[in-house]
Amino acid sequence: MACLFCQIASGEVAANIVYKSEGVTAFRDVAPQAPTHILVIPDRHIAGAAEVTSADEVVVGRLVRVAAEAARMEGITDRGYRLIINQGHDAGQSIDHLHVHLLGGRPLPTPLV
Ligand code: DGP
Repeated sequence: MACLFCQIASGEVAANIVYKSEGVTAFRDVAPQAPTHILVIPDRHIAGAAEVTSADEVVVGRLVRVAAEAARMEGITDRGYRLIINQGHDAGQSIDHLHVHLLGGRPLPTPLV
C-alpha cells in the first residue's frame, strides 16, 4: 500500500513544504497543534524509530539538524521548541513513516505526559 509520507516526499501528494534537500523533507502538519508544527521525514521509507538501523544513522541525524534549521527559519530558536517522535500504538503513531514533530511558538506543556 502506498505510504502517504513517501508520496509527500516524492511530490505525488501536495504538502506545504518548508525544506527539501539531502534526502530529507520538512512540511507543515495538516492539523497543527502549535503555531509552529512541522514534520521532518527521511525521503526514503523508514517505518519508525523501531526500524532505524545503523545504515540510517546519517539521515536520522539529519532530521534533527533540519528540524533545528526549520525552527530558526520560524524564529523560535530563542524561546525554544520540542522535537517528538511517536513510535507505535501507545505513542499514537498514526503514519508508519518515521517523522520528527517540530512544535513551538507557544509554551508547551510540562511534564511531557
Ligand atoms: P503521528 O501521530 O506521530 O503519526 O503524526 C502524524 C502527523 O501527520 C499528524 O500530526 C497529522 C499529520 N498528517 C496526517 N496526514 C497528513 C497529510 O496528509 N498532510 C500533512 N501535511 N500532515 C498530515
